[in-house]
Amino acid sequence: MTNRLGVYDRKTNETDISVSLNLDGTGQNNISTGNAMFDHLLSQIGRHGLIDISISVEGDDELGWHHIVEDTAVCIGRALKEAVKEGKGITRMGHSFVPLDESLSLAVVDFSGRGYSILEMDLLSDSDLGDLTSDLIVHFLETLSREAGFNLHLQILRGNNNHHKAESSFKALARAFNMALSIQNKANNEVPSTKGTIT
Ligand SMILES: [Mn+2]
Repeated sequence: MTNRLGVYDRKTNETDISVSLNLDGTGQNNISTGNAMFDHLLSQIGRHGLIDISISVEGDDELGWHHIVEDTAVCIGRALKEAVKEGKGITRMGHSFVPLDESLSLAVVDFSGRGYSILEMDLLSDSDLGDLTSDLIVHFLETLSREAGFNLHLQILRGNNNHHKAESSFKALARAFNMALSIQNKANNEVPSTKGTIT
């Protein structure tokens, strides 16, 4: 198995972010955004997606976490897009249901090259999300989908605690990534599109 790698570094007046990932990893995370809850959610993508992810972030959080969350999504998205490349041999579509105690989430993805998201997360407040907020979690996911070029439908089907609801949704996304980005031997390294391209 070759290693499908993606690297994206971005320095702006607001943030300085480096992301590298390996789709053929084992789920090794080295994630440091400065926001512990954000790190916790991002590490679910690596661990349960079996993607090695390194993220380092320097940034100005004086205005809150908006710039850091948004720019981290841009960098992960672009690194992911680079790692997927033309998608030769991948399953392309993936889905997963993941529970966490009383919470249950559904994620469906399609690496179609079309960044479009429908997010029904119903995080009704910012309680128990550490230094994150519910709208930033939604903003992260819509930015990630757009920048990486995958179609994302994500729904929190039930739950009470926001930490559980957010974590189950990121685990569901991770497992959907794992399915969609796995190599199908039967596909014989073909691009998974009758159009001939997903880029
Ligand atoms: Mn947790």
